[in-house]
Amino acid sequence: MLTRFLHRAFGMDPEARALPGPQPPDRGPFRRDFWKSPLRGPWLASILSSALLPLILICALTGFVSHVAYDSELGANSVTGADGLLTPIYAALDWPAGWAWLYAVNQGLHVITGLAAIPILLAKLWAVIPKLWERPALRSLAHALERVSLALLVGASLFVYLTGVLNIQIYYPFGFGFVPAHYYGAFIFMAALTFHVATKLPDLARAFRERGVVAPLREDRASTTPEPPESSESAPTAPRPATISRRAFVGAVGVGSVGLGLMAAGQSIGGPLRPLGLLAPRGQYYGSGPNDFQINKTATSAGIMPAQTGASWRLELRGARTLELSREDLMGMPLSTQKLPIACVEGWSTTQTWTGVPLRDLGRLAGVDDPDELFVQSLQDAVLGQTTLNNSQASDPRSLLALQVNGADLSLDHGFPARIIVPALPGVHNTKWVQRLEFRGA
Ligand SMILES: Nc1nc2c(c(=O)[nH]1)N[C@H]1C(S)=C(S)[C@@H](COP(=O)(O)O)O[C@H]1N2
Ligand SMILES: [Mo]
Repeated sequence: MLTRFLHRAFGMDPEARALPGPQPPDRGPFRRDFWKSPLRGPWLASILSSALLPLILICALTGFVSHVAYDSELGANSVTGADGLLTPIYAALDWPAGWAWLYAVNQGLHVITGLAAIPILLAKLWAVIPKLWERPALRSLAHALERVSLALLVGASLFVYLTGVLNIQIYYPFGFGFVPAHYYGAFIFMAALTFHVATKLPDLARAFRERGVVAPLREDRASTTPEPPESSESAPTAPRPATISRRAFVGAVGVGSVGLGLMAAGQSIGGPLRPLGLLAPRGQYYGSGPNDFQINKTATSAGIMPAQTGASWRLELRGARTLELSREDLMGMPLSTQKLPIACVEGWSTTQTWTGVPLRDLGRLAGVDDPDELFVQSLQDAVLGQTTLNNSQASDPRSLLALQVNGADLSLDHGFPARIIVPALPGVHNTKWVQRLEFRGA
């Protein structure tokens, strides 16, 4: 178009190069023959869906379990405001302190399956993209409903995966709270997915019946033939010869998926896998000596001034009575040493050896033997500076107000003078720079 205009306007030689003829008005992606890949069709969509679905289900389940672990019905923990209809369910499901590794496993699975799903999700969207351009856009009420559900499915899935990836990089460029957005997005995602699976399952069964589940993976590039155009709107009407076999395509997606999964495993399982955690926020180096392990928020970024944590620091203990304890007072109490993980919602975990005063003993000192709740306030005056622990967390003998880690005093970044460490508690509730403990009830 532009070239033709230039020729006409500036009298350039029209014979110098062949010009394209007039273009049909409906050229472009709206025309089905625009989509040339012989790989697209029901089988490819079905095989990708079969790989994707279990990953999505594990990720969703562990996501909702994580919300239970937050104990969001407890005072300071509510990240989604009043949870409305679901509050009684969350209140009934008190997260236990019993298995110390429980939250680490849950979050590890959430982030591993979440990351591993991304290449498959993108491949699946590529496989069905012709449907986005379908014309006429709406043919009937049923067709309109299907397209609305697909718009919700694609939109919500991209939204939860994108916010999830940004969150595990501790990067919040958006102007809304991550937790409620990711959480409510997941409900839309799951509702649209349920509808999608229910309506598409027969297509999947037919594709596998007609083509076999793995048979197309045995075809090399030369024998890669398109699926018939009438089998689905995503199958090409005017295919080009294959430039890659289905096997190579599925294999490349699989390598991407396993690779991302391994990187996530590196940061959540750790040990010999730790060097694979290339996506872990804050890199691979966190300081030296006993305090050399992952830091979520540094003291500086939390606005903690060294003066607040010096000799004048006192722990305020409230319960049936109120008292103040210095760090020396706490160090003078019977101390307990526990090997416990910090398992961050951002999908990394690290197990360290903590020494401190059992929270149970501090409760007794405050005159509350069996607290309903323990409210924790840190020096940090923000949402992250407050937590409420449930009864089993506050009374587990391994739950500590930690003063030391791996035999050394806590570093300022790890919560000096004192921090919460509780088995199976989401990392975010292991409040650092504790200033006040309030034992409530009983
Ligand atoms: N006061 C306060 N405590 C906090 C945080 C915080 O930002 N402020 N971050 C929490 C989060 S999200 C995690 S995962 C752990 C991480 O502890 P670490 O930085 O010592 O590894 O601390 C928790 N305690
Ligand atoms: Mo965290």
